[in-house]
Amino acid sequence: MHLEPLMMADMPEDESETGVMTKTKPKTQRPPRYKVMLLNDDYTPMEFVVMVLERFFGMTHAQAFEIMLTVHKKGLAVVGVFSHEIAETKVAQVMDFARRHQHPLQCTMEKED
Ligand code: TYC
Repeated sequence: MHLEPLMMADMPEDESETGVMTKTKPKTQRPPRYKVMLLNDDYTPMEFVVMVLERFFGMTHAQAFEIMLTVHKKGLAVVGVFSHEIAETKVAQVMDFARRHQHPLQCTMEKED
């Protein structure tokens, strides 16, 4: 069986000059994700927060109660991670719902690391 010698011209362009392997791995780009967080306050009723988590974040009553208690005890909790557009919509829905019911509940978003 005949094998051709490996020529510099056969190398990928970025190592043809020096023969040093410098081939770069193309990084696959994933869209950034955003954490949506609920903040604690002294006035919003616990039942209202539970309702928000059920209504806008698709949680069961038990899940919602657990997350609400985490926010109450720790000051805040991530309640979901979404695309930028979905996260913005969730924040707007929660803030609007809280405002309409005259509760000071705060919901924010932050880019994931
Ligand atoms: N701390 C509130 C209370 O004692 C309950 C509460 C929980 C408020 C979570 C906001 O995001 C919140 N009534």
